[in-house]
Formats: sequence, C-alpha cells, structure tokens
Amino acid sequence: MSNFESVSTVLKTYDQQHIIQFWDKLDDNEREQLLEDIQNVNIPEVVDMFKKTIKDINADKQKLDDKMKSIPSELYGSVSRSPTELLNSYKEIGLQNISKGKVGVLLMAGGQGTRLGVSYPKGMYDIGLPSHKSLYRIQGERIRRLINLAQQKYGSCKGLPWFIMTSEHTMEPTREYFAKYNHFGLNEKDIIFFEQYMLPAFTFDGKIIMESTHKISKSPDGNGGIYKALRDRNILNEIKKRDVMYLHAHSVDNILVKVADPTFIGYCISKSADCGAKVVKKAYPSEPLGVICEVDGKFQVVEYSEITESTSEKQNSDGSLTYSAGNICNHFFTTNFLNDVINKYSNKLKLHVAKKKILCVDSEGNDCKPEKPNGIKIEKFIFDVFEFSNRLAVWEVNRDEEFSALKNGDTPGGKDNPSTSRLDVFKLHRKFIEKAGGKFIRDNIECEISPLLSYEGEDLERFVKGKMYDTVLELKSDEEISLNNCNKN
Ligand code: UD2
Repeated sequence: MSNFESVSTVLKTYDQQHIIQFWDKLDDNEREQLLEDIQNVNIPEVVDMFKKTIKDINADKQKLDDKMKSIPSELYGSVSRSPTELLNSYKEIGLQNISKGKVGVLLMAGGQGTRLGVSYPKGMYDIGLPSHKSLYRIQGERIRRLINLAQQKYGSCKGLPWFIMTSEHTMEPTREYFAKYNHFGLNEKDIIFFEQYMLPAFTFDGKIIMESTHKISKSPDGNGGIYKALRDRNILNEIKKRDVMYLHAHSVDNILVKVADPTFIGYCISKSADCGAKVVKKAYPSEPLGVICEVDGKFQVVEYSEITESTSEKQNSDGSLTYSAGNICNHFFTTNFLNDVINKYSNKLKLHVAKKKILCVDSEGNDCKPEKPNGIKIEKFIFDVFEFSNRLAVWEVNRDEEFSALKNGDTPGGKDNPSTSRLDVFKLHRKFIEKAGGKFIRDNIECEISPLLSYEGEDLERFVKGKMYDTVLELKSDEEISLNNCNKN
C-alpha cells in the first residue's frame, strides 16, 4: 500500500477524510508536506482526546466551584512569616544541593506569546532595561551567579543543568539565540533543549481544522506537555544520568524569577515534599493566576479561566480574597516524583479545552479568519500532577521580590506588560541598593543590577555603601565592564 493509501485508510476510519479533500489540486511539494503533517499526528490518539474533552466544553463551571475549598494560610510556608535564621537554613540546604549538582532547572518556553504579540520566542524579549538584556539572558546569568555562590560557599559546584522546553515555533530561534550569545557564559553541555509536542485544533463536531489546503492547524500541547516531552525526548533519562534529584520548573515570562531558588528548594527538601508550588497573594479577583485550593480532599491548582467570576470575587469576613493563593507557574519536583508521573500517570492528566478563533480554510480552500470561536484547542497543564503527590509543599513569596509577569503588549494603564515589568525591576533593585547603604535622590530613578553581581541583593555594600545616586544606575560585573570597553575600542 502506498503512503497515501495507508494515510487515507486511517483518515477514513476516524472520519477525517476532509484533511485530504484538496489532494487533487496540490502540487508535489504540497502533497509531501501534507503527508508528513498527517504522519506526525497520532490520529487515533488525538481523535480519542477530542471525544474525552468534548463533554467538558459546555460543562458548568459552577460544578468545580462548588467543590473548591480554600487552604488556610497556616498550612503553607511563607517568606514573610519565617524568621531570617529559618530562611537562611533553607537557603543553605538549597545551595549545598546545587553545589553537589543535585539541582536542575526546567524552563517552560514553548508558549506562542500570542498576547504579547511577538513572532519570536518570548524569552528573547527585551523589556527595555538599561542593559537591554532579554528574559533568557537574565535567567542564564542568574544561574551563573548561583553557580558562583555555591563555589564560594562550598568550594565547588558540579553544575546546574538547564533543561529548556521549546516548541515547533520556538526551538530553532531559541537555539540560535543561545549560540549567538555564547550561552551567556554557561557551559554549553549544561543547556539541554527539547521540544514539546503539538496537538491539532478541532471544530466543535470533531473535525481536525486545516490551516491551509495542505497544513493541519496545530499548537503546542500546553505546559503540561512537559511530562510527555520529558519521557519521549529522553530528557528524564538525561536528568537521571546526571544524578539530578530536584528540579525547579518555571515559566519564561516572570522578569523577577529566582531561577533554581535555593530557599524554595531547601524549603521543599526540608518538608520531604515530592512537589511544590510557589504562590503570591492574588492582587485582585480577576488577576489571571490559578489558585491553589482543595478539591475532593486534595490540593490542586484551579486555573483562572476555569472558575466563575463570583467564585474569584469571594471574600473572607475581613475583606481578603477567599481564594488568594495565586499560582505563579513556579514549581518544585523531585526526579522520583517526575519518574512516577511519567510512568504511571501521564495518560491520566486532565485535558483542558478552550474555545478559540482558529484560522482555517473553507470548503473551496480559501483562507478564513473567523469572527467568533469556530473550534477548540486542547491543552495539558503542568500543575495537574499535584493530585498524584504524597506531599505537596506550598511556599508563599513576596510579590515585589519574585513575581512580575510579562503577558501583554504595552498599553496606557495596562497590566503585566513590558512597562510594568521594567518598573518592578527598578523598584526591587533600588530596594537592594538602599539595603546595602546606597541612596537615591528621587524614588523613581531607573536602577538595574546585573545578575552576575548579585542574585537577590547580596554582596552589594562594597559597590554602593555611602553613595548617592541621582541618575540612571546600571551596576555591572567586571566582565561586563571590560566587554563594554572592548566593544568601544
Ligand atoms: C500560567 C499559569 C497560571 C499562572 C500564570 C502566572 C498554567 C497552566 N497556568 O498561566 O496559573 O500561574 O501562568 O503568570 O501554568 N508554555 C509552554 N508550552 C505551552 C504553553 C505554555 O511551554 O504549550 C509555557 C509558556 O511559554 C510560559 C508558561 O508555560 O512560560 C505559562 O504559559 P502561559 O503564559 O500560556 O500561561 P498563563 O499566563 O495563561
């Protein structure tokens, strides 16, 4: 049987023959592309996924809301409620494990950045800091600083591997970007890229949507696609081979992220947790953060898009939000837990559906831009494995020190955009300088500290103590200063 014949038999069995309806009009190149596209999709599996999710499309959100219970804040740890000695002891545990090479970073960078409106990977975005460093660069330099701190404290560091999940759209540009910038001075062998899988979009009646006459409409399978990708791209084995026991997983778009945060890692280890989640207090009811709560006796994250407005607005008697433990896409996993999830539970992960306006072709093969949702996208969420955890550690952090999301393009008065991210960096870094004995003549001075100099405000006294700043302040490492001088000469 030819390739075309075997493909068309499968399509017929699963009622998807429309995928090849324009076959006779395609040239050889287009036919080849279409066949490859179809063969890259596991048709029986995705059609089965559609059947499982279709029931949820119109499901009453109220049902989930009725089952949600808030978690009393005493049940989780918190930076602001912990004494300094305890925080230092967590940090020490984390840093010691980093020095022994037991910690790895899992970066989720497969999203499409649709809301931000850029066509390149979000990690390459420059929010307009004085240094013009991108998100990727800032995160890479934070890893370098931690390696340095571990070396200073324990005499050596076996490495802090960085596992970066990309997708079809972000893989090549990300790789090229890292190579162009010399992997930000990190050891290339400790940066491992892997690609998540894609899922086709469906019409409401279960037909795979065609983006063009010879291309299936596909998008990444959600950040919960990380489990399948870790297994099928052989990354879990790589993690085990390197003897990494703890992973810090986070989103690409938080400018303040403490990559491989030793305090969080130390907290989770000391609680014997198999997985963990950082939270911040939700700022306002409609803030796009999932909330950690209890459902059917288990802690889980309920995503912001999946609860009703009235639930998100619920208040306690003192006026605080009932569901205030805001998820910031910042998680801890032991390698053992990942191994269990991947081997035992990956087929049990929930499938989430979102109705979307999806570009498509009509029955004549003309491009269509729908004005209302015409289909669904299916996604998995990274936090849906919490229900399989034996011990989930929740750690509340201070928003001004650890969370400022970059989601949207700049608009006047807008939220979570390049301007708000930039201002949050300036504010935090001014606080670091002031704590180290420096002063600012005004409180709106732009201030940026290189991650190569300081991870979270440490070691700054020698640069700033007793100094008064009246204009933009960019504190750079010696390496950056000499590189700048070389570039000038
Ligand atoms: C995420 C969280 C939400 C809250 C918020 C904070 C999930 C499912 N939701 O919502 O609860 O914590 O962040 O800012 O975690 N990504 C991939 N592959 C994909 C889709 C996304 O790698 O297929 C990455 C994406 O590049 C980003 C992260 O996952 O780094 C979060 O993705 P998002 O921006 O789509 O999630 P958001 O803001 O809706």
